[in-house]
Amino acid sequence: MIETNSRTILSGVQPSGDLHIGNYLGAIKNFVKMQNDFKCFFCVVDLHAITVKQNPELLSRNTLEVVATYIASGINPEKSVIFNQSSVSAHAELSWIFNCVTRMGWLSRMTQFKDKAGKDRENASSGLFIYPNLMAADILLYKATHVPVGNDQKQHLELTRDIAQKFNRDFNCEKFFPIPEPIIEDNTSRIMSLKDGNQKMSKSDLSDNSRISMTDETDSIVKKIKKAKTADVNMPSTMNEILKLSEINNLLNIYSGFSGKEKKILINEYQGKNFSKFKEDLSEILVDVINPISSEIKKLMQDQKFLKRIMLEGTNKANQVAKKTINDVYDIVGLIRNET
Ligand code: AQP
Repeated sequence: MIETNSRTILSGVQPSGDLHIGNYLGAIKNFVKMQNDFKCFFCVVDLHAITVKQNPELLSRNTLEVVATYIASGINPEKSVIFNQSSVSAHAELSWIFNCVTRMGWLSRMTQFKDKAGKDRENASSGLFIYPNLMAADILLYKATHVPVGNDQKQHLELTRDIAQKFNRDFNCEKFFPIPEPIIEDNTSRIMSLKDGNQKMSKSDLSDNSRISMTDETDSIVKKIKKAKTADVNMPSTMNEILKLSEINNLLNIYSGFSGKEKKILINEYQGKNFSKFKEDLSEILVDVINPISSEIKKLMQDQKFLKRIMLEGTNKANQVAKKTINDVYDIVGLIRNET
């Protein structure tokens, strides 16, 4: 029987397109670091992905590619549980129960729904509106104590905490669900588009030049960084000036995230210089880290049997924990589960 312990992590990535350096720096790189200190569940959140229209063939392929990216980036399936959300039916079951716990007002305040639904809210799926309840189910099913996420998910995590508290209070079962803590890295929790320093880097951005994918080839990385927006100035010398120039701040965050060098040190190194040398060096660092991961992703994608086996093993382990929680929840809520 797999045990969750006092320090359990659940996090996930949507198979909604090619993973980019924002997903890597904001999430996956941190997942890798945490494997030694936490019991980790890393999920491919395919049910979240279908809250907006997906091509079914691509969805399956992207699901395998997220698993390949996890492994190629250093997540060890022997240590961490890797699985896809739709294979563990308790996610959907618990999310229904949370649909009945969460208040409409709470969901109405979620900024990601407003951003993703845009002006055509009437036409957005109801799944997109209740998405945070499914995310709360993902986390609480494993009684996760910590959730490493990018800054864009902070509000959803706060909602998860509210749901856990309300459930525990409403059903008089104090401490049944833990109140999970977010783990959000400072500079890399919100990597911005290479074309617009005020827009988040995103898989679904129509422009491929807005992001660097984890499967991009050297030429493409160099070209995209060359084209990345900067400003009509040389590299400023103070953090205050940098913070006013969102595109430059973003490139420095990327540089720092990939090189491990502090931003202060990078500013000292490049201050007063134009951006061509900075961009050359940044491309080199990106290529050094991305190339081996990208080759490994491509190699793993040739062996889909292996990827499916990893997912099956992960699903079995996840199910052991998830079944126990959902059965307890049914009892607490007063639902009779007739099972042979
Ligand atoms: N730009 C980003 N900077 C830092 N972290 C990011 N994350 C996403 N974008 C950035 C983090 O990556 C994890 C997985 O994200 P997701 O796949 O669940 O969905 P998302 O946040 O909606 O990411 P995208 O790329 O913008 O996808 P689409 O375009 O499909 O909506 C999360 O931890 C997220 O915080």
